[in-house]
Amino acid sequence: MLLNTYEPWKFAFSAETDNLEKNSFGIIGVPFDSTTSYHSGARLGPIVVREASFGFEKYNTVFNKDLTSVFYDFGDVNIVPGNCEATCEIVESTVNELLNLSIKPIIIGGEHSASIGAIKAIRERYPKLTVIHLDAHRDLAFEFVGEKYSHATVMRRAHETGVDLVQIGIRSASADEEEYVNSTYNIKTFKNKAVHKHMDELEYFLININTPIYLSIDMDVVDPAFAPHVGNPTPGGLFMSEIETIIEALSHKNVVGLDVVETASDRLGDNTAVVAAKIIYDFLTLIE
Ligand SMILES: [Mn+2]
Repeated sequence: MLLNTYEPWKFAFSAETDNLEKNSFGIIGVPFDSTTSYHSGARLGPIVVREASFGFEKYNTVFNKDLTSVFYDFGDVNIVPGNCEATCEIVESTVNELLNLSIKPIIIGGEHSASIGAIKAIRERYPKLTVIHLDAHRDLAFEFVGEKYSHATVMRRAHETGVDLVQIGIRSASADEEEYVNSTYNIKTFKNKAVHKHMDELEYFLININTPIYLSIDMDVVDPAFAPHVGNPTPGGLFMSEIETIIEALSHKNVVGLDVVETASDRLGDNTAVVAAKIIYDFLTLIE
């Protein structure tokens, strides 16, 4: 890169990749949306989110803090169109490569199934791991239309690896999924109304987590008034200020990975992409 050029295909403020620092973050995109059941287009999410990342200042006014953390953008993984399980395996091995370099992954989706590989790789390294999952949906189906690997089963596959699960912003689930939650001891739920009405209880819960944390954010957790271009838009979602409060609470914790998935748009300047980019930018500002 020359002094007066920039790379719009890399996340804004990302560092050059020739000298990799340990304990940094590494962005990878997963341009995959083959199991999408409603609004497709998440395969272009990584492109539009990166493009939207250039809309922010290095100084984050919301938190009165400069974005000083070192992070890299390693581009997109080679997905296998039409094959979710194979794509998940490639994501898992790519995240393993990052972890071998002591770099924590940030994944831009792509459909939510991208999280499966990342969580499996991270789970291998941490005997105790809490997955904090922001989503309108539980994604706890054992199978979805006969498929074990799908955007709708991702948290079931994650939970099967033995992680504790915290689901925030939930407002859509099947009776089977509710029964599964009730039959387990380590899935904690804060439905959307609980977040709106009792944010202090959620903050208290988050700051008392004492395991490493993987944070998975489906963009449909945000109200579709602000982030309409997702795979399964669901009314009654969170506001940006609530997401900011959640990330701020987690800034005191050991967060070892992040994904921001399901942005489904093919338009530069897309509002869902802007919100997704802002979430990643806030995360990088607060969590080092
Ligand atoms: Mn969802």
